[in-house]
Amino acid sequence: MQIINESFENAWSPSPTGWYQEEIASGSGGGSNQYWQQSVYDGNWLPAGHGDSNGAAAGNSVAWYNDYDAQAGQIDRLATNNIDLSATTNPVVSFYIYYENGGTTWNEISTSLTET
Ligand SMILES: [Ca+2]
Ligand SMILES: [Ca+2]
Repeated sequence: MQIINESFENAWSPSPTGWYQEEIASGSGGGSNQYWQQSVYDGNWLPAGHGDSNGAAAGNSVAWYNDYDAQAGQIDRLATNNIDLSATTNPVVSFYIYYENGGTTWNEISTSLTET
């Protein structure tokens, strides 16, 4: 039973419908304050990033975070609204990820579930 399937194809304002953004930690130093954005592929990625040259895993759009221009220390969350899992057993979250390996520092991308 699939409860949610998000491909990030519809317009964001400033998040996909049913999602919201949270700034968990602000950054400091060079760069700028980043947040999650929709990036669309039509042969090139817009906003211009260094996404997969094969395009999106599904459709034409993805959720994108510009860590290249981010100030150090930022933590930004793209979260769904509450999802009722009471009728499920052993729910699983899975997603496609593309990360361009460049530079000398590393960023953590993770999923988390918060019970209410
Ligand atoms: Ca997509
Ligand atoms: Ca931020």
